[in-house]
Amino acid sequence: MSDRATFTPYDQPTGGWGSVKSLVKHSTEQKALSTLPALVRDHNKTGGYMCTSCAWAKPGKPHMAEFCENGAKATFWDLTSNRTGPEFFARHTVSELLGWSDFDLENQGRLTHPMRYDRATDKYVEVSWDAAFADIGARLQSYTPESVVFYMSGRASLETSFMYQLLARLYGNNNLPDSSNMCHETTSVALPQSIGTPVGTVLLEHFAHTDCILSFGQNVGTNAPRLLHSLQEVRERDVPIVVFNPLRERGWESFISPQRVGQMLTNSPTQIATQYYQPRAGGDIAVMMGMAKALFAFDDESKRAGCERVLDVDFIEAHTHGFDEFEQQVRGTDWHEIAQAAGLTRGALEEAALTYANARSVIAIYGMGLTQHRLGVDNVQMLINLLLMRGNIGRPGAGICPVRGHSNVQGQRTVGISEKAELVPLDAMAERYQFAPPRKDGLNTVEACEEILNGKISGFIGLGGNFVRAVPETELMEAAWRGLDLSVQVATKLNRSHLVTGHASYILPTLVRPEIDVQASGPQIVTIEDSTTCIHASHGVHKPASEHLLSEPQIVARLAMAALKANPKVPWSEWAGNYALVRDEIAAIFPGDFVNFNNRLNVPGGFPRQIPARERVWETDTGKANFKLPRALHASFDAGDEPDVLRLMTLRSNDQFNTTIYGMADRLRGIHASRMVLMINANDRQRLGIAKDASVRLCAAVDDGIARSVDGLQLIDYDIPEGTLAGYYPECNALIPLWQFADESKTPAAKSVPVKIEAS
Ligand SMILES: Nc1nc2c(c(=O)[nH]1)N[C@H]1C(S)=C(S)[C@@H](COP(=O)(O)OP(=O)(O)OC[C@H]3O[C@@H](n4cnc5c(=O)[nH]c(N)nc54)[C@H](O)[C@@H]3O)O[C@H]1N2
Ligand SMILES: Nc1nc2c(c(=O)[nH]1)N[C@H]1C(S)=C(S)[C@@H](COP(=O)(O)OP(=O)(O)OC[C@H]3O[C@@H](n4cnc5c(=O)[nH]c(N)nc54)[C@H](O)[C@@H]3O)O[C@H]1N2
Ligand SMILES: [Mo]
Repeated sequence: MSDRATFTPYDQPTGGWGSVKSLVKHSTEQKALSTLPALVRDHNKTGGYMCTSCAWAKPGKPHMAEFCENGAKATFWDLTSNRTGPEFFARHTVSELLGWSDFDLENQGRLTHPMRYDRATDKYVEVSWDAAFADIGARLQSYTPESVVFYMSGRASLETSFMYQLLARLYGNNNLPDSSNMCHETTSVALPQSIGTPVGTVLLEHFAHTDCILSFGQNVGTNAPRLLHSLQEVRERDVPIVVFNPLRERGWESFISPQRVGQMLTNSPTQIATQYYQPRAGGDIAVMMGMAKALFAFDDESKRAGCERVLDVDFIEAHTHGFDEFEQQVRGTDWHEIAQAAGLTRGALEEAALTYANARSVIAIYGMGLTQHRLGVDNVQMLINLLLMRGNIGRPGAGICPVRGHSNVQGQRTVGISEKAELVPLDAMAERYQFAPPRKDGLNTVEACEEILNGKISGFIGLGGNFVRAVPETELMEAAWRGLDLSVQVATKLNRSHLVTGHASYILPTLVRPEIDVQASGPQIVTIEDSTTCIHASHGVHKPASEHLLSEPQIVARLAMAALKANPKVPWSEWAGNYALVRDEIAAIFPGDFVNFNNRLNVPGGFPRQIPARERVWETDTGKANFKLPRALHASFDAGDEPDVLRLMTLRSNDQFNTTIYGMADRLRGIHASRMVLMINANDRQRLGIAKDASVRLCAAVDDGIARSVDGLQLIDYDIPEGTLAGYYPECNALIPLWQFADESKTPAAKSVPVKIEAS
């Protein structure tokens, strides 16, 4: 079993020497020191390669080193000297590897050869690309189109994504679940209803004009560290930053830029949050309801005193819809209920509202702490309501800023990766490629899981990612996976999804983005879209990990050629030989955003897509920005009334990228040596009569006939609100019932899972 965890509260700033030490450690451990010069020269630089870690914006005027500790880690792990080749697979059976940790699996390094699962020996064996595609193609031809799922994780380029969605549609379905179904799908559902666009409105340059930042449920120091540069600059103008997070995440507290010699030498950090509030998990609707209520009270007062109004009445009148109903709901909600649900006092919420009211232009930043709840959509829409009250959308320095996950997850949606037929220009595709695209909605991630559990799926193609490990309901999903006829995983490293096999299983190894990709027409570039809707080119600079790798566009093209009837309008092989041709296709199908695409590849800072809400054009049902009424004050499945039921947030540590675990150091939270921990408020622990540091079993607090538990979690007394627990993802995924997802978006509700603690 795993080691015991240690906990020493971390009082150092984010960034600073701690991040430099971690960088040195990981570059050495992955034997990737030789990649350092390119990291400084090319990483996130125009003409270089775009980081494969988070999706945060890449500035037009980059810092000398435009990478963070975690981006560097991702790169060292991509460019590691370790290899997982046929000899490795010859030494280990799949049953044995199923006992390995996520860390141990990926730490073996890069996959080098295409591999096929051999049931007789229970091992993966080398297979030629030709044989692999022939068998996969023949199997795909034998299934009904609805029984195949084309999953995609958010790292692959716009070119790969475009080809992949066309493959699915030519095959005959819209079964294109994407990692974003587990992530910001809530954003993609909530924002169009409110402001008529599925993405954020904030551009990097807006930070220079903002007068206040509100942050909800995002862990900047770990998950988008380069955003700290903008936050630091904002703080140097003395702009307030108001943070709501059940945990005091170090990144929101204090930062030293490793780029600044003076700050490094004097060890003098920038304070980030000026006000930090710790609501209960799932308490944000109530938090924002309280702030809105306070704003109405301030506005009443300003009216009485004949001062400037607190509400932007002109904006509300000209640009919004539904204000009166919203006002009625807010005024009618009782302060006591609000404080109870939020886990914060009325005074605290009035104080936060006052800071907001005093600022002219406000940016609201958020992450998984808002999206991954039953009422995640209401969370996001409530944040929009708050912005609309003071006209904080569609002006410089103001707007909504969802911090996206994978480096191209937003872009994949932009070029047609969606299970929702209405969101995709199918008519344009039908005309250009002369076929009849499927018009029925496909399966999203949760629905794909449901259909796999129902035995309705024959084939699963995973273009990147670690689906089995990332989804909820681990035990049932792993068991059901074995009923698939075909499981194909396009991957860079070995992970658990490769080991939970179907009847026929393949691992198809591919290049990583920083690697040189040479095709028939010469070296290729690929493109991605960042969190702020800017499109960047990425040029590989490193030698590929193995000569047997195929690029993702090649793999998609070969799959298509093996599985589909030839179509003269879709020259797969030419496209895979020259990605500029794919960009021409993207420009033809999505002319608005991608006109003249191939000539705009190396714009410093990327070129932004045109987002109507940025210009106060509202493409909603009413033609206005809509105030949307929240359905309840609690965002979670369980209102937390039963004293033994606690709400579990499943989180990332500072030493992981999703299911890729880099190590056991959650440095910024002071937790080391093990990930099998549970952060708990000492009062809860004592109330439940459990000893300090005890190991416990955590069980899902639901009564649906399915037992779900995770054993051997070590309790750590932590600064966390009563009633809220925190543990790590993916270890705790076994506790999340598949049916606990966000209303409307179906994003698994991974942030307020009702659980009970039992003695281990
Ligand atoms: N280094 C690194 N970078 C990453 C990733 C990674 O794993 N590692 N993952 C990438 C991906 S795919 C994504 S989606 C993003 C995820 O980045 P984040 O959105 O930061 O996601 P989480 O790590 O899940 O952390 C969510 C934060 O929300 C807080 N929170 C939880 N519940 C609530 C709540 O009810 N209310 C409030 N107000 N706060 C809450 C948690 O304490 C935590 O600080 O990061 C991306 N970037
Ligand atoms: N409980 C809980 N569950 C969650 C979350 C949570 O907060 N809590 N977060 C959810 C979120 S936000 C997300 S986005 C999902 C993540 O779900 P996924 O995107 O499916 O998972 P990752 O861990 O990002 O995938 C890692 C694997 O991708 C492969 N890979 C890496 N780079 C490349 C590449 O360039 N090409 C290809 N083809 N493969 C590559 C490697 O083999 C690696 O093992 O998990 C979700 N699950
Ligand atoms: Mo994500």
